Amino acid sequence: MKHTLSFSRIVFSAAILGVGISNAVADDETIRELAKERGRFIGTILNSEWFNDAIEPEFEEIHKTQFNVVVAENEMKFDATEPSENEFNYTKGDKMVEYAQANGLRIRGHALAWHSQVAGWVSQKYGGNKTELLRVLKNHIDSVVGHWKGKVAEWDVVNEAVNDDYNADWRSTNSVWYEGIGPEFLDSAFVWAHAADPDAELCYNDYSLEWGLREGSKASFVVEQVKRWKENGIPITCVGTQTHIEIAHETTPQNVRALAKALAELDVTLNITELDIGFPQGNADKLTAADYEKQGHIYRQFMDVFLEEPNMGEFVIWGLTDAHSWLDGQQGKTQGLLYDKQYKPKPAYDSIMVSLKAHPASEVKSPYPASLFNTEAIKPVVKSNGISMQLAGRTLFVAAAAKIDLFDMQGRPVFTAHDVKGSVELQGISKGLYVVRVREGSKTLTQRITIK
Ligand code: 9MR
Repeated sequence: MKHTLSFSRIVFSAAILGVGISNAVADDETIRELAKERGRFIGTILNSEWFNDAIEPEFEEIHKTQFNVVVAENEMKFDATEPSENEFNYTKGDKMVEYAQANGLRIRGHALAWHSQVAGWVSQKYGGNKTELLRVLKNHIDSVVGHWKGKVAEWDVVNEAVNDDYNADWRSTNSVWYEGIGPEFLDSAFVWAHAADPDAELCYNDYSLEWGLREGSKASFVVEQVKRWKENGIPITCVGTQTHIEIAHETTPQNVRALAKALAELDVTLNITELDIGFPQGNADKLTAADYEKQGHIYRQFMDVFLEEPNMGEFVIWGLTDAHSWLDGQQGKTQGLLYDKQYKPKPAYDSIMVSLKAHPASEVKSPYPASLFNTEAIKPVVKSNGISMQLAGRTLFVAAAAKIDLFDMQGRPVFTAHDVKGSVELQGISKGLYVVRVREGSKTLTQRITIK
């Protein structure tokens, strides 16, 4: 079994073999490549604190070679994006979007309407005031989804709105949205998100959905709501099962299978959105090889289910390395991820690789169009005069204020934009080959591009 080499090992072996680092990486087999061949996304989170050399160099190398979907751990949440009323801050999120686009990663947006991590001003100024809260939530969704329109492929529109009772119902306490607006905040959130980006996939996301479909369970309650939403034209396309579990929870993969099948009946995708399989923290010093094998076995079962159910699309793990995980700080659990604290792949990584290989691409169905997987890592084009451009999907990035002209292959102008600062969307243009010209003052860059 090949593994991704740690960054230092890559440099070392590349030096010995006399090959470039990129060759060493490209020759290695990755779970990203295997998932992509199967029309699926495998991913993990990213946290903006991990830029600027604030994390070990291995992190980025593994992150961008092993995964093809990414979620912002905190940067797209309400308190991060709208810390003061109607004053939006996208700096950290934008940085992550640029990173994702430069490395060909799909972006899951997390999360629009959630009772937690809401900026304090919302309840201080408008707690209990239905009219004002509807206005605030709509404005938030319009602005955030609108800002990342065409870049964030999928949103957790509503997160964790169901309570933890044995007989599940809406979470009615400690939720500024539910207490002030009532359950219609969920329906409205989906409608507003769809209006702001009609092409984005829109999910309901929650935890404990892996506990099965018994009567009164959270999963059953969610399936009932999805049915109601579909019958009423509410634009939901996916459910996310967070799946933060423990090593003892051996039946959960098959419960996720049952949930996928129930949602398939409603023409809705099921994504695993925050998987980790932790050990109780008290056992941290006593873990044996057999414990890690068992953890790998459960990871493998989840991957088997994921590949065998045609309406599953994304398999996202809530962290990359046990060196940086929310489990230790907040959950009394530990070591739930694919890489250990030294960035060595654990048996969990091998198990996922084995599962992918045991399910040949020809037998795995994808819920997505094949065109989604044609995007390779997109490298910026930089000319010697310093002018640069980068195309990601239909977004054209340029370094400074520039005039953009697009011509078809017969040289006819099809698009022009003046004073572009940062990026421009090439919307309304058919797929095909074009020539783009970027002009900054007297400097120009001309490049052939493909619009997919
Ligand atoms: O991993 C996130 C952690 O950094 C934050 O402190 C925490 C605050 O609520 O949120 C964590 O992410 C949560 C996610 O947004 C929703 N599902 C549960 C995740 C783990 O708590």
